[in-house]
Amino acid sequence: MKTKVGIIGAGPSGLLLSQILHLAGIDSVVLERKSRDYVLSRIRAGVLEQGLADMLRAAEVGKRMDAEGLVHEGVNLAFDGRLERLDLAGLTGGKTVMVYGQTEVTHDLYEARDAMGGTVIHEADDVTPHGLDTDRPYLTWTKGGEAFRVDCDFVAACDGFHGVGRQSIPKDRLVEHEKVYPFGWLGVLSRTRPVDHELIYANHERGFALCSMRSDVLSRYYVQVPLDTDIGQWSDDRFWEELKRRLPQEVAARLETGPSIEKSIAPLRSFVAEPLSYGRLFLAGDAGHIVPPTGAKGLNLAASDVHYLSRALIAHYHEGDESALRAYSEKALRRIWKAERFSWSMTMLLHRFPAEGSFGQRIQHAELDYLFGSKAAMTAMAENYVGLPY
Ligand code: RFL
Ligand code: PHB
Repeated sequence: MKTKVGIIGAGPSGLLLSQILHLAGIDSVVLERKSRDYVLSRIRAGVLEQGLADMLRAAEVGKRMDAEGLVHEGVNLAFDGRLERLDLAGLTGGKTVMVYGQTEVTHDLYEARDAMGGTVIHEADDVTPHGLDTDRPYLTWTKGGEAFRVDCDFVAACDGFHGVGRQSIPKDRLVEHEKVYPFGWLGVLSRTRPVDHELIYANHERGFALCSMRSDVLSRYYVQVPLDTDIGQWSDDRFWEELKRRLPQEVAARLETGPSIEKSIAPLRSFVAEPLSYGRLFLAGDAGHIVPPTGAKGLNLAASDVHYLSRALIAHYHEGDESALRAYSEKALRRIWKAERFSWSMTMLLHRFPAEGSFGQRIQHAELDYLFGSKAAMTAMAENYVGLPY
């Protein structure tokens, strides 16, 4: 088999890259370790920056998002018995975010790939890149006991944090920066009406909480939990009870509860690998970097990587210009580090850090109090939350 770009991973990064390349007349093959049903069963991000929403429209996969997605002009922070609103649109000259689940984005991308006859191979085991530092890289894999190979011009590793792409770069050619936080998020998805029409991030002495949603009838809630939490100890009743305790009273009083459809724990981590390329291999999305979910940036960063990488590949194939491919890592990393900084600062501002003691808590409260007393500080937060320009 032969293609132009071999893509590892059929998450949002890999599917969006293959879709954009296809529209530019550049063929690709996507290799995914899991089944399509498995990929579509993962509940992850929910907030899309305008940049990603525009990319999906340009990639001809924005129709359902525009029909069903919820445009949010503000976001709320609860702390110290206060509930304050950040007017995203007012502070950023009209910018908003779109609430539309990653699962739906992935679903729409799959439909588009199907309609255009794109090649996505599922249940591809032992995907292995070869010859990355040569002009003729190729990928091998096995499926159903049979061995396969695809020759390509470039390899895009869109295979997430645990993928094979980053691990294929020689250790002495990669620097990894990491911060692990001493807690995780316990998340629940429920078929209940969201407690508010906008998101509420809560800083509470019992720990962080977040009220989010997927639609008018589907809610997504999170509470901060210790890393060694046994999810078996968290009945739905216990979850709702704990969530209510961390929210302002008037919000807790109107919280609609119900059986969980999904319940999972995600650890929080910041991670960046540098550079994001090696020979003819390019890393995009979680394969190259991770953010804690507090700033809702993971999926959005994957999208900006795909934006830079697809533009660079198109410049190579259409104009014979290699410069954007050479500059990909540096360009993508400038935006990534800013989102890393924002996600880290939101995490530090809103969570309970047992080791920081009362001093750390007072500092958090001073910062939150300052934030809502300063238009400059609110503007800075709003600008980052809606997403910095590509
Ligand atoms: P993905 O979505 O992880 O997709 C990578 C795909 O590659 C496949 N794969 C392989 N395929 C072939 N061979 C191999 N060796 C392979 N190894 C892996 C995987 O099966 C998978 O299908 O990465 P991508 O496309 O870069 O997209 C990134 C986003 O998914 C990610 O940034 C966000 O979902 C992060 N994230 C969240 N972000 C938010 O903004 N808000 C959230 O609430 C939020 N929750 C989450 C999250 C990430 C989580 N992970 C990764 C554990 C919750 C979780 C649990
Ligand atoms: C979500 O809806 O899952 C969500 C929203 C905002 C975040 C993180 C997760 O910051």
